[in-house]
Amino acid sequence: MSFQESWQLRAEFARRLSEMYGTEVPAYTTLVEVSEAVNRDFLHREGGEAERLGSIDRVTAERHGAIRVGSPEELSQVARVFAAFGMYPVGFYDLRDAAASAVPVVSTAFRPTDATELARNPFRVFTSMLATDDPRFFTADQLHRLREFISSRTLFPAELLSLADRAAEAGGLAEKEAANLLELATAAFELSEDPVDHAWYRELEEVSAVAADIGGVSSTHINHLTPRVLDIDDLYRRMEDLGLAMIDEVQGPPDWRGPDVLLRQTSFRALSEDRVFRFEDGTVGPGALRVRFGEVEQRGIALTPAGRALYDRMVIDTDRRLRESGGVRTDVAREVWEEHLPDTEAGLLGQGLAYFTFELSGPAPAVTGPVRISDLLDAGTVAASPIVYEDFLPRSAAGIFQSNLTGQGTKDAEQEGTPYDLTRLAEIMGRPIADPFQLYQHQVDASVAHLSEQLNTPVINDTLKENADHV
Ligand code: OOG
Ligand code: NI
Repeated sequence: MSFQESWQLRAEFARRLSEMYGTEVPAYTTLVEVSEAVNRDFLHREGGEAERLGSIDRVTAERHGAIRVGSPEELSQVARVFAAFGMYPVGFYDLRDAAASAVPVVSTAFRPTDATELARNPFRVFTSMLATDDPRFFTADQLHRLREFISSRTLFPAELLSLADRAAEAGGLAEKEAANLLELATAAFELSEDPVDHAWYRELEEVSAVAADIGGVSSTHINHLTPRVLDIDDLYRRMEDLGLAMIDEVQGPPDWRGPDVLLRQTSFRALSEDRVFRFEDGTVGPGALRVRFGEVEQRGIALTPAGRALYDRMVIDTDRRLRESGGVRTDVAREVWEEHLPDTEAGLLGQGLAYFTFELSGPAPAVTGPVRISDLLDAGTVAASPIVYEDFLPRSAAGIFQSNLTGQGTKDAEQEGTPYDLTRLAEIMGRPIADPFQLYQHQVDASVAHLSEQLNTPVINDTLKENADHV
């Protein structure tokens, strides 16, 4: 082993976290085994088509993690750690208003941003920061004590941060340093054995179980690690057959006759785990917490802003119909989808609702003068391949948080919330947060530019019409 490039470090980091989490949460290992069986069977059933949204090797190794930190400083440090693995912040998620329960966090996702890197290993980590300064959740006194508690802990040792900075700058590390980085980075996300201050944890839990999980313990940890499956409905049935109780439904798009888009997720509820507590009378002893769970996901095609706007309207429409006439959410959603969303890839492309790259389907024909993508597609010269969705959905994220909370927590809606947005979070980290739409569009544009080179003539992409008022 010589120089380890950032993608090799990333693949190994994901592998080690998976191994560690498997020892911490044994049900996770079952989930991974069932996921692998589901994917094998799907591949067997569907053949080559099964790999349309990613090679089976990519999908088998694919995981997303979720972690939670307590302050701007901790967020900027974790950004340095992830940069060592070629993972950069993408997208902004505000979960404070997305859930009925109190979820006082704002989030981003760290992931590779270019297609080659994603194909090598797409490891991503949904990362949430506790909004300690949001007066809807915390009193001034709690804010003060939270800040004190959080600023007195060290999540990421100085040696890890300096190794990470070097890896980020050099695009990798030499063998020995790489081993060191991997060990320190993995350990930073291990469940701590430090006693949990019982009174403090319970006080925070009154406000929000998420706040307690972040600000009530002395370190951070992997909250969940999520494998990707090619058929989540099959996975759901197999897990239930094994006696693992899943949450009531699959979050996100329904199972329907058309192409999978965006992201479908489900989880089993948090399991009780042994922890050591320091109790009010000063004694130290065993207790249990229920915060970590198993989640699984199925990924579909990335939607354009117009497609996403349509998706958001369909979610609202589903809610309205459920309120007015009742029914099962997934059935109602399917009905809405079948009314509004094209049920073929060509339909999605034709209406500018989803992202596709374009490739020659055979040897380059002789063409003269500028050509349009739509003409090349009609002539069969060029084929369109869907781009897989690499990000998250705020409503599903909120649902995932919520389904695992013990209590509702408290939120004072009379107060004004602290204004967080993408720009503010980027400032905190001192690095830009990429816009997911721009990343997908960039992939499309790169494929068109490549086509133009191959055909030696200008190629006009006339497929992405803005179509925001489709419904
Ligand atoms: C993160 C919840 C969001 C997802 O897959 O949407 C998430 C958390 O529980 O910390 O992981
Ligand atoms: Ni998740």
